Order: sequence, then C-alpha cells, then structure tokens
Amino acid sequence: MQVGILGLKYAGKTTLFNVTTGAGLPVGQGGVDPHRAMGLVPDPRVDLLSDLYKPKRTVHVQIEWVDVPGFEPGPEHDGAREATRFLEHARRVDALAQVVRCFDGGYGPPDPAGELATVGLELILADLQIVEKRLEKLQKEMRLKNKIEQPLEPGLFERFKTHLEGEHPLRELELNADERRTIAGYSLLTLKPMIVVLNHAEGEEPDSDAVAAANEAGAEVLSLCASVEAELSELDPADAAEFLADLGVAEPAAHRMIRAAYGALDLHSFFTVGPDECRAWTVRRGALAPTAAGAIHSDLERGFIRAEVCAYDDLVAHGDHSAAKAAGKVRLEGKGYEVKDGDIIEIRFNV
Ligand SMILES: Nc1nc2c(ncn2[C@@H]2O[C@H](COP(=O)(O)OP(=O)(O)O)[C@@H](O)[C@H]2O)c(=O)[nH]1
Ligand SMILES: [Mg+2]
Repeated sequence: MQVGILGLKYAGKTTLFNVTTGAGLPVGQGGVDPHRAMGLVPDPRVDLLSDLYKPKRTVHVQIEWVDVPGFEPGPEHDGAREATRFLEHARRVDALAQVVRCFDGGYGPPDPAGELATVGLELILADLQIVEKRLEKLQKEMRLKNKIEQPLEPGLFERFKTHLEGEHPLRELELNADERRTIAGYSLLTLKPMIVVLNHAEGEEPDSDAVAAANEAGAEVLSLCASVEAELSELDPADAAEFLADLGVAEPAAHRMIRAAYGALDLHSFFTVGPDECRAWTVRRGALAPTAAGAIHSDLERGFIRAEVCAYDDLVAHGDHSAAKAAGKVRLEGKGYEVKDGDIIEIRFNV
C-alpha cells in the first residue's frame, strides 16, 4: 500500500517525506526523481501496550511513501512534461497526500488555494482524458458488435465526463459496489482518497480559504510545519517529548498526518501482545478474523479455530489482560467476526 506525496515544487514534499520515512534526503533541491521508502505508522496504543508487557520487541505497522516529483506549471510545453511525470507516479499509488505551501520561505507569497486548484485541475484533466478515451472505445464496440461487454460502463463514464467537465473530482460522486468494481482497473486519480497537508511557517494558523478549498475537493485537511516536524523527528525521544510538552501537545502533528494517510488507505490495525513481542498488524477495514490471522501467518488462517479478542480500551481500562478477562471483556469470536480497529487478538488454531 503506497501513499504518494504530491504538490508543486518547493511545497515541502521531500521535507515531509523525510519525516514520514526517516530518509534524510536533501531538501530545497526541487529534484525531479521520485523517492520511495517505508515508514512507521506511529501509534501511541502500541507504545502503551509495550510499556505494559515489556516485550523483547515492539513492532509498528509500516506503509510505503512515494515522494512524487513536483509539478511546476511553467511554459506550456515544459509544464506539460512535468505534469506527465507527476501524473504517472500519482497513478500508481493507492492514496494521495497533497502538500500545499502556506509559507513564504523565499519562494514568493504563498497561494494555497491557487496551488490546490492547479494540482486539482491537473488531476481532473488527466481523468477526463481517460474517461473520454474509454467512451470512444465503448462507442466503437457498440458499432462493431452491437453490444457492450460491461453494460454499466457507458452510463457511468458519461456521468464521470459531465462531472469532470464541471471541474469536480470524482470522489464527490456516490458510487455503489458494482460501479466501483467496474471502474477499479482504471486508476482514476480523482477517485483516490486524498489528504491535504497545509504546510505552514512555524507557529502560523491554518489558512481558512485553503481549508475550505480542500474540503470542497473532498479531502481530509491537516496543518503542520514540515520543517519543525523534520527537526522533531531527528531528536532523540526524550528531547522530542520535552519539546512537545513545552508546546503543550501530546504528539507531533506529523503522527496525525501519517495516521490520516493510513486511514485513507482504508486500513486499520489490530494488535498482538506478549512477553516476546507487542505488535500492530494491518488489515483492510471490514476484514474478518481469519484474514487477520492470515496477516500474521498463513498457518493461522488455514487452521483458524477462534480468535480471543479484547478491545484496546477495555484492556487499558482494566489495567491488564487477566483483569479484563475477569471483567468479562475478553470474547471468543468465530470466523464471521469483523475485526475492529484496536482489537487485541490471540488466534487459536490447529494445523
Ligand atoms: N519556512 C518553512 N520552510 C519549509 C517548510 N517546509 C519546507 N520548507 C523549506 O522549503 C524548501 C523546499 O522544501 P522541499 O521539501 O525540498 O520541497 P519540495 O520541492 O516540495 O520537495 C526547503 O528549503 C525546506 O527547508 C515549512 O514548513 N516552513
Ligand atoms: Mg522534493
């Protein structure tokens, strides 16, 4: 599962990529190469479980980040080439995180709403191109064979075309499960989940016009100062904690941002605990217990009998697993159980 960090040049994409992955790349280069790396999804719940169990190992979930080359709308032909490059990379990721420059930083007065509109329009035009091509193919198919293999497609793509021509992202549309299945293979950009990261100068407030514009595009909005987050991520944990305490916040803004991106991928976490290892695992929302077991090991899925489940909040409220059990908060669940975010699970299996 990949999240693409995209936006205009000098918006702070590589700075943010360094924060999410610890890659330590040079910033301010306006480089055109994509970078990719895995990064931890910080989860205070895992840390607390780790404090409780003192395991030999603590393991967080990881997701992959792609630092997509920046888009700079310059002279027409150059702009077009840059657009192609950034669109190609955006096409291959599962969710988008657009970074918007709200600081000056010597790059000129920021224009967050304008940046959102520029990038948003590129994504819309790219989708429109795909939709129009597909409609032409469908018309040809109709002429030659007098029938259409995917009967849902013509109506759906006509609807998409109208919507995109109105300069609206497709994520605004309500689609049913059949429609989603029909278009799953087209990697339409404006259907991908998107979060918007408003990148501020230190100590500045979110820009209300930018927030409104991002909300309108159907995106989740977060504000942070990427360069402060970068400094913070380089401190050792004790110094970082002290720094945050001075600011009166519980955790770095980047942690919330990473979790928002993780959530946008439609993923959530369950935990396993014990003296050897406390660990967060990832499953799609809606996944059933045997799938969760399979995330740990294929044997656990194959030989799945039951899952012993305790909600994270219940465990914390009662202090430990045996107290939670005594209070009736540990359940035995079968194959049809839908795993919830924060479930602490032990799989019973037999192979
Ligand atoms: N003042 C300020 N500067 C930032 C911030 N985020 C990034 N920068 C600086 O802006 C420049 C461009 O950042 P970079 O991450 O390379 O942008 P990219 O082109 O989008 O990858 C660098 O010099 C960063 O140090 C921020 O939040 N505030
Ligand atoms: Mg960069």
